[in-house]
Amino acid sequence: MFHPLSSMDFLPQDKLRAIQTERLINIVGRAYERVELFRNRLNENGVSPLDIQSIDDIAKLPFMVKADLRDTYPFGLFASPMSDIVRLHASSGTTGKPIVVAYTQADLDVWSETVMRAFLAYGMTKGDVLQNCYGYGLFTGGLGAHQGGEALGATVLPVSTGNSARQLMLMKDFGVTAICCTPSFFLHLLDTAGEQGVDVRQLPLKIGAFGAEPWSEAMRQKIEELSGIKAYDIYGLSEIVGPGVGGECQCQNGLHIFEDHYYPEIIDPETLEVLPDGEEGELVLTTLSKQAMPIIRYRTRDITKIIPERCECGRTLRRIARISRRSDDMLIIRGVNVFPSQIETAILSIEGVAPYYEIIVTRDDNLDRMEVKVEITDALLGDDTIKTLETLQKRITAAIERIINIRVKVTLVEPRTLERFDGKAKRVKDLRKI
Ligand code: DLL
Repeated sequence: MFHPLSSMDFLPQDKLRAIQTERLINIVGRAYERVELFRNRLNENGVSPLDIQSIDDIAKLPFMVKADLRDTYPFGLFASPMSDIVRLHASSGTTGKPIVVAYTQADLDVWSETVMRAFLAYGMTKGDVLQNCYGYGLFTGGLGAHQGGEALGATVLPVSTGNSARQLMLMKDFGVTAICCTPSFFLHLLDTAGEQGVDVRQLPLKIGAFGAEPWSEAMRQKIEELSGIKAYDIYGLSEIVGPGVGGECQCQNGLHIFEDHYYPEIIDPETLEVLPDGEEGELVLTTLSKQAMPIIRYRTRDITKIIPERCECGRTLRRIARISRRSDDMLIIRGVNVFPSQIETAILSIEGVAPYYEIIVTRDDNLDRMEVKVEITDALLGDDTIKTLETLQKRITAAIERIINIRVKVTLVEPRTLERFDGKAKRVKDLRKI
């Protein structure tokens, strides 16, 4: 559906490519001049910014990975002085420290614009009442969706996460017409509605923007059947901007990437070769216009493919298939990214535990639950007063919560009871059916 505010979605291909070329040349120049890591890496690879003459030259540039953000923590990748940076967000790193993302005012404007374009593509407009249950704070979901809703002129309710009974009350009383949250949280809200005898199909709610975690076509069908709304996918990641890197349109057949600002490529994660459209591989993204923190050829670890056919909606922006899985071990627990290495860091900081643990993830009542089994040492077993064990369990729980910001169930188990591995340890059992 064409809307004057989404005209960039419908540009002729040659115009789009011209914009991408111009922006790529600018961003590479900016990053080379201002970001040491980028400059060094280009020099090491014998690439000069002058080699970048067209968007196709992007393949000459080296990749960036999450470790680059960790190694330059906190401000090493900034290409703007702090006085021009108006917002910082942060997301999970692989160990104890988060990764940091920075925005100038111009960056925030672009971010709002792309979230707004995603919302417009769902058919949301000024006049919609949008309940935003993504988490507000350092996580990009809350404020990202918030700004996009306001840019659209919708009435935004900044409810943030949790408290489903209160969420339902507001949904009913405020005449909410659109909602954004993780798909699992929406299913949980529907469970709560059922318990309270509320039929969501009778409410004015008609559009959902769901993302921040993987979900399936089966889950979409279930959501749409139970609630009577249209459920749309929204994709993004902090390193690039937050939500709104891509989103579905009313065809519900792949997510359009806002490629005038975020340029997508698919690579083979083993050989690092760029793959042609249509082939599945790892998504690599480049921020074409980001001032504060240009991210160039970032390996997202998300596995998908670019859908080669033009979409029936008329948008010329290419689409990716829904993210099916990741090429690393990152888990998403209630929308929060968790790396097993973070849990390990937490466990190993505590005395009296052996370096053996197992992480079990389940989904009950549409809520993710995580249990961490930890082996205690023989020495501790000799001193097995219940109080000692209870204290240890509490300390481990607190250490994990400090790092991942989620409270998990910690179970202590006897020495040598967890499986040992000859090769690569398989310490995570993800039993969720998505
Ligand atoms: O989850 C940003 C976001 C917020 C997206 C709200 C959509 C809605 P991070 O916390 O950095 O940012 O997590 C990014 O989450 O690399 C994917 O693995 C996963 N992810 C995000 N959206 C989707 C989706 C936000 N629609 C990581 N489907 C990404 C599947 C998703 N996975």
